[in-house]
Amino acid sequence: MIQITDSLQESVRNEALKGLCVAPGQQKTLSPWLFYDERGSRLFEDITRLDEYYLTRTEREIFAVNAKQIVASLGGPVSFVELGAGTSTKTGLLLCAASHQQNGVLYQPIDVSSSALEEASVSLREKVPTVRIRPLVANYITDGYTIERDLTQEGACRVMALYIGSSIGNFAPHEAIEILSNLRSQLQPGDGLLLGTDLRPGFGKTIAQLEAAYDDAEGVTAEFNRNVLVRLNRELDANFHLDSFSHVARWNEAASRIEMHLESLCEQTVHIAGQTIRFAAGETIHTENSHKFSADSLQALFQEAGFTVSRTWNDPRQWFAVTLARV
Ligand code: AVJ
Repeated sequence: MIQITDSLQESVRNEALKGLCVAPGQQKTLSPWLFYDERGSRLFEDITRLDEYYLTRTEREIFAVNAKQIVASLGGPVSFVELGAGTSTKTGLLLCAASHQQNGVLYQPIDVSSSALEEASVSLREKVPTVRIRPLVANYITDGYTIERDLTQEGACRVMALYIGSSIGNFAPHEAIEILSNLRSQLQPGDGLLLGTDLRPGFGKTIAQLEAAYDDAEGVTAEFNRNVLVRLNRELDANFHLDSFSHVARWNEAASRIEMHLESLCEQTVHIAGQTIRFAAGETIHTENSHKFSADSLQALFQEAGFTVSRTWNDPRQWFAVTLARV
């Protein structure tokens, strides 16, 4: 496995200090990629199986029904690169469909979690024996990456870049445009981007259902949220008292997103990497945004990043969208 960040520890430290050492009264933040250490990746996998968290199973259903069509939509053999691949469980459906339409398939999963990539490789080799996996441990935002091309296919082999699971929802619109523009700069005419996005309330999806998806009854999402503090305690020798922070998930209509916060239940002081951080009672650390899209906001995003929408697949309820865009 290729590991281009031996300074992961340093990124964690920079990110934590940048987000937490702010002037009094200013919003404290932590980046969502910090969730995904080994335990966090496992907790996210648990979230994907919760009744309330409809996103993963809805997108999987879209893939299960349309995999053949999706994979054939670039009109020839394809290889795949995936940003934020995690354990690649849904991607298996696309790789499997591709392996039946062409001679072997190249798959380049990129993720910050080496444990998730290792797990993915083991289970994919079982499901799709002819897959050639080139895992890359990297943060696709900060590290840069190079897309590999499959030169073994007969005729032109196109790249289908996968950015699924509504991962793009973590980013503000201007960041999302930048991520997609960067990706686009490595694609060639004929290549495509398959983007999976969760959609805004409507079509029977209520704000209460959205909020429940991020605040489940079993408390798995709360554990996932607090795990970022567990990680900072371990990796940066911080002393967050976990019971003094509670999980908050709320819908922000103006920004069209679910926000997750960790709310300090009392006035308290935390030490982290030699710094002292003060919290007022009720003050929060903003740990995640999960933007929800409309057909119009998706269209605008693609256009600004230099892509043209080619086709959209939805689930029957129209709660989730899988969109193929072309360069
Ligand atoms: C992996 C970013 C798509 O925003 O729904 C799940 C992460 N956070 N529950 C999402 C998440 C809380 C998830 N993404």
